[in-house]
Amino acid sequence: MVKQVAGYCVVFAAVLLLPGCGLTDHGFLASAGPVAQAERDHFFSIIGWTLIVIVPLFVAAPIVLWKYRIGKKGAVYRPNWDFSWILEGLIWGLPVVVVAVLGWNLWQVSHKLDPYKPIAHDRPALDVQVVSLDWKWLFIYPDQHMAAVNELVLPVDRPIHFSLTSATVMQSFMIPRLGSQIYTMPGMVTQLHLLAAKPGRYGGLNTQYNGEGFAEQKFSVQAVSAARFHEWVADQRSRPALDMAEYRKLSERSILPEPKTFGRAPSKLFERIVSDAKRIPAASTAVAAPKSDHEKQREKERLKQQRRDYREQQS
Ligand SMILES: [Cu+2]
Repeated sequence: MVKQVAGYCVVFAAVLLLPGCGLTDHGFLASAGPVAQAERDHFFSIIGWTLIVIVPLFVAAPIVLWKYRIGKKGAVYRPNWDFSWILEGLIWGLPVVVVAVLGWNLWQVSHKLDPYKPIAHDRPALDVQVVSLDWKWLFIYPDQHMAAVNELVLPVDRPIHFSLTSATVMQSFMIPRLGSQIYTMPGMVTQLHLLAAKPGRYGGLNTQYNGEGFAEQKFSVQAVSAARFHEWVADQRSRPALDMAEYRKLSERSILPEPKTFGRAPSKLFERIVSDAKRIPAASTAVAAPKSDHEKQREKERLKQQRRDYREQQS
């Protein structure tokens, strides 16, 4: 008994410590935009509605155990009692109401937060094209004709329209503090609309396991004022351009120790990546010539080194 209680205490303490894992400062609970805010509101409304069922259950269980304990003196003995309309009504009615309300809310929120649905705003959306690579994220700003890897700079208080694809396996794009995850798939374009409501630095990541470099496939999101965004674009102009040779190098399996920006990007690069993936089946990377043990070993060593560089850069 004592051991059991101690066990429960440890679990309870662990739950209390969970916020230390970053959920409250990196996740949607620390929402920085309307989408994450709506997700957060929905999350708490789900907790509230389910408590209607959970609280009476946890209150009633010990009461029933106490009331019908074997050692109770002078209790009424009713062996023929077997039905109560009030109890049946509560047991069936309450959950039905809760499930109906949860279902209705989920329906509403799902349509309201449809990732393909543009965010109503007086400013036009900024287009950003996203290409997931092994193990990095390429961001193309088609109207600014520039690109960046593992770094996404966004103007604050302006809707962002993401078009996403993958130049490798399926991956999953997510900026938890802005909300809504979306998959990237080769030969296909998915859409996502987000808005950063306040300036700040937010993390983004791939949430779909895709091999050795997965843990390092993160990117930083900087939400800045409109003026600062234009400044940033102008500042990047002096950087080297992204050409096809450089893109091919980027699309190889590797981990980048630090983000990169390119002053220019080929026009229609995104469209070309999508149509190339349609022409060559994505599986072609998997059926490439088998590697010798020596080559495999070298690749492993190379990745290990890249991972070390990445961690060093992060710390
Ligand atoms: Cu799934």
